[in-house]
Amino acid sequence: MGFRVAVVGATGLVGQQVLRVLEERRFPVEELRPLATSRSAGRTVEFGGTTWEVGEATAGALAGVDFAFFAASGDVSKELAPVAARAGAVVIDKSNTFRMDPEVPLVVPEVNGHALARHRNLIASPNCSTIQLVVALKPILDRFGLEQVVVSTYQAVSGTGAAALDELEAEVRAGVEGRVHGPQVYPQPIAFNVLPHCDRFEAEGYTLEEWKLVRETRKILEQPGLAVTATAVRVPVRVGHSEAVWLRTREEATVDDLRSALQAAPGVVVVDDPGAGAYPTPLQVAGRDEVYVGRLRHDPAVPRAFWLWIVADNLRKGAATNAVQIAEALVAAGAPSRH
Ligand code: 2RA
Repeated sequence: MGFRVAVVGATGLVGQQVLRVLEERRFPVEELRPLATSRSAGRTVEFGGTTWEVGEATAGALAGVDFAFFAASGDVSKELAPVAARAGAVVIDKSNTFRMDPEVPLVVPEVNGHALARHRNLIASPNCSTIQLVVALKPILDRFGLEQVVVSTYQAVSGTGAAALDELEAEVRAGVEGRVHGPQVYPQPIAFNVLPHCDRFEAEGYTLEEWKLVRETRKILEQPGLAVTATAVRVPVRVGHSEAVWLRTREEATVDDLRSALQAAPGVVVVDDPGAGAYPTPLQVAGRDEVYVGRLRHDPAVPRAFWLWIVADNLRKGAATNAVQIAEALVAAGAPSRH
């Protein structure tokens, strides 16, 4: 007894992680439908010890599925996610397309799982850099309130996709002279460099990535007036987003209070003993599903202000694992019905 599960974008970095996470967490898949755009259809993926041919993502290919994980481009989600949802599938979409739609729950299960109760077959999974931020902010919000959050991110190139990983590798191997000729993912070399530029530039000099952090954080935490601001930076790291977060609480608190709240929070691991060289790093957390927090300290210049250092695997908790956890939460609540 299980579910008919489609993975749209099955050949991409996130789509392949979805398949790995479904396997690792023994999600009850009775029938798998790996799908992709026509450009990638016909390739194969591994799942459950079997090689599967990837089909083309069409409305017909999605007919009759129970869960449809969308891990492709926003255009694919825009075209096919509503079609699949209307046909009865529970759609869990990792793209930005529907995240700010008031009718669509934007969910991190351990933060706002209650929002799933109002889903109408379409659920958005937040941006990777948002997910790790709200997992760490939630226990602090609940105990001490939040007045202000300032985030600087240090984002891995895998967040941009497989071509970006290739670009980094090429430049590291051959020096920046090895910068690929022809269409390039980044406007400047990413090796031995950092770029204050994730996604496109939008209003008021902020990038879309920075606006996602602001808007999604407010929606997920149900804090529409929360003062949040961000700078999103791309760094020469393969996997794992890091974030330096400065925050002000509403209530008085100590660093130990914050540490206790974080240690008790679901999905959070505190690694915080700088004297012993213990703090989270991308290399340490790659492949794991928790959100790692360290470098806790207060800001002596500002009352009730603190610093955190937050690191998570952007392909797993930042995308694939969060999506599968959403499906698990729905199964635990009894929907959809198994076959
Ligand atoms: C990035 N968060 O890192 C965006 C999309 N994955 O590029």
